[in-house]
Amino acid sequence: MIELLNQPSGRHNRFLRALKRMPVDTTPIWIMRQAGRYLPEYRATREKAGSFMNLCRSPELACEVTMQPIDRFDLDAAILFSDILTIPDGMGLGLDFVEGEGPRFAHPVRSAHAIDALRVPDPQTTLRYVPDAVRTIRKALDGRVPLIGFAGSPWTLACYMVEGGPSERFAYIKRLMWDQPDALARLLRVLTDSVREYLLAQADAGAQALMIFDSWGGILAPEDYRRFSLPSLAELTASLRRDDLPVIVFSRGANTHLPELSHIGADALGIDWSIGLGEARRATQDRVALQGNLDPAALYASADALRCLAKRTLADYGDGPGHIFNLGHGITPDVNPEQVRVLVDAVHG
Ligand code: 1CP
Repeated sequence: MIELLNQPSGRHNRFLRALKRMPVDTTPIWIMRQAGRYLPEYRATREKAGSFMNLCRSPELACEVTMQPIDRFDLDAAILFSDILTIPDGMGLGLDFVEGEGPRFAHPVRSAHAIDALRVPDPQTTLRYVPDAVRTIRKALDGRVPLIGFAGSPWTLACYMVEGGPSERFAYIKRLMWDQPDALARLLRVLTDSVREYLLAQADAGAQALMIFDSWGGILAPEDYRRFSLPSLAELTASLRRDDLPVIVFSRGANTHLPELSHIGADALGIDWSIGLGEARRATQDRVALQGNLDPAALYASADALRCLAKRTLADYGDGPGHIFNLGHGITPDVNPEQVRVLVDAVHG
């Protein structure tokens, strides 16, 4: 990997070089949820698999959908096709994806007793299909672009496990946080250990960068964020820290915490579109690379407007290395795939 970094900048390494804030030949771009329902070839493979979890559990099919956006567009990184909820599923919560509703757990965690029964799922047995998929994908990529491994943050996984699925009000997890903070601390403990083991297994299998999705960090008041989300992010980045393994932390909606986040040892921070990249850069003082942050809805605009918006994002970051272009959150299922080509060309041009 150090060797890869030191080669001249090109499609095979510009993403990794930008994460390390090294000069690049052009700004690298990848897109959150780049393998997904907006691609007809993804929908076809998903149908063949029968269910979303079958797709995740088959290394061959997970590899097939990971490669689809890489084959179609000039993207600069691939991301393992999987989901953040594989860990709670491996803990025995019984994950199911209900059509049109999203993920559901058959056994949400609603008591201190249920929390104390949870164990770290073994990434070499229970979750073996994930490192197996990483190995299969690395072979298929054959060095074309680097592969990103990922996991959810402990706080975000706790939200899904306690709520039982997507939530609007987060009533169960917030009640637990205030009424039984010690029980929540134990839940975050077992999740932090689980995420660390899971990410290390992905790195051992060949993932070349790691990303932690703290998708629900932003629902916490500042004091609660500093107590229940930030410490486990900091512990993870510290324990994963290796010169040859860049770590990206995306704490969505937590822009007020960017100065603190820039000190936890992450190589890069994911940025949503509610803050300008220039302002995010000033808040983090070039201590980290920044990944983002175009509003995903820009892909609904005309091709000309989309090109202008891409330029605006590049200009807002400004001069100097350390920018990885991405959307501020995942691409939506009804986007015209040709708009992704327009965006990638605009960023590289
Ligand atoms: O039927 C389908 O095909 C399901 C759609 C889908 C897809 C394509 C889900 C269900 N997960 C995924 C893949 C996925 N999830 C990836 C693949 C790699 C890529 O980016 O191409 C990644 C990185 C994730 C991560 C993920 N899953 C997050 C973190 C990122 C974010 O969006 O904030 C979260 C919160 C999830 C949970 C999840 N899985 C799926 C859905 C619809 C959701 C969100 C549920 C909710 O509304 O809260």
